[in-house]
Amino acid sequence: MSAWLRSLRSRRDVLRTGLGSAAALVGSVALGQSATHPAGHTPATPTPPVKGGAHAGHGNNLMVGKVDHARNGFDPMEVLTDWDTGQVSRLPSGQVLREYTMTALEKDIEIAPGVFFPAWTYNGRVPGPTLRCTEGDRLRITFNNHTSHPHTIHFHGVHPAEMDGVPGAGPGEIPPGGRFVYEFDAEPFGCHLYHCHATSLKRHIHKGMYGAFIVDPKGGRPPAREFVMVQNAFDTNFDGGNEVYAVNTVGFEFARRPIPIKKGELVRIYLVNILEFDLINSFHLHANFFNYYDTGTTLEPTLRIVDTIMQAQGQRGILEFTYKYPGNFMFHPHISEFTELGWMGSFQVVEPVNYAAALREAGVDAGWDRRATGGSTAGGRRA
Ligand SMILES: [Cu+2]
Repeated sequence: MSAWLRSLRSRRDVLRTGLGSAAALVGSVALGQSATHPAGHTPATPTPPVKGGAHAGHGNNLMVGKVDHARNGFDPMEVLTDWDTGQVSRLPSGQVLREYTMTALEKDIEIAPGVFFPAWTYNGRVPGPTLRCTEGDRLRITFNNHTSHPHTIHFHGVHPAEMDGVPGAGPGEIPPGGRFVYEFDAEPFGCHLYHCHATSLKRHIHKGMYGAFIVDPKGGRPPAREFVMVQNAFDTNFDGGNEVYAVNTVGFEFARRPIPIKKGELVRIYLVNILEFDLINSFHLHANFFNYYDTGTTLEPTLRIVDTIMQAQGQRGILEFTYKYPGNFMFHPHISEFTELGWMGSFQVVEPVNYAAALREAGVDAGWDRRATGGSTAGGRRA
């Protein structure tokens, strides 16, 4: 059977049965290709799709069961706000120095209940840490390769050639056991991306070696509740097409656990598309419109009052919106197939007085709330 036919068949299986039962199909394939799999893991058993759950929608094809975030070592809900601002000091010149450590690790991660993916990661998570800084900061990123394959870190932004993290420039690919220190000044401000650029590029990206790289403008942006969403997907049967789609890795996670926000507050989303194999992804917000800042390199919106944007591979942008009414509002790509294969979630918009209860319902604490509203490295809000 051709790769194209195999791809079509596996994706149809997922569509026909819902992700819950497809987990068993694709999960067993993924496990078969996995070098190691977690002790005590029990493969998912086929289960019928959920009928009319509290947050069901778009055909009630939400997943059955839960992903073990503790075993993964990261939680997509926490990834929304867990900015890594580095170890901060000052150079003799007075310039802010931010030091980060990034370690390449091979790790099986659960991307839907019972579906394990043998990932290549930065710091054991997918996406890797959200690196955050202010324009003009000196960044020093120590990269350790603790895997059996060569890797790099390629940052989008402006920097010398030898810091570009590509084969043939500077140290090129960092070999297994190797180490390199990338160092450059952060510019321009915007919503950027980093990823491994070792060959074959598509393999290193779809295996999970990427993350968001946010450079704040020196004057900051207006106060808002901020989240980072990395649109990603996984080729669980290695046929050159994706079977599970998500933001921040776990399919349907934000459908099962809607993201709490307050009615009337400004929400800002740093949106990154790191899809491999599919040319574009998109973001559609229900019952609302937003302003969009393409690449985030301007302080004025580049699109106003839109409810859907699209991003090609590697594109990023910033969305800003405010909800007028309380309630549960979906977000998803307007590519319906991606929605049905996991990339769908919702915001739980509540009156401010009900916010503490909404945080508890989402399984997050006051620290998550604080990080969401105090994330900027600019303007002295966080040094
Ligand atoms: Cu790599």
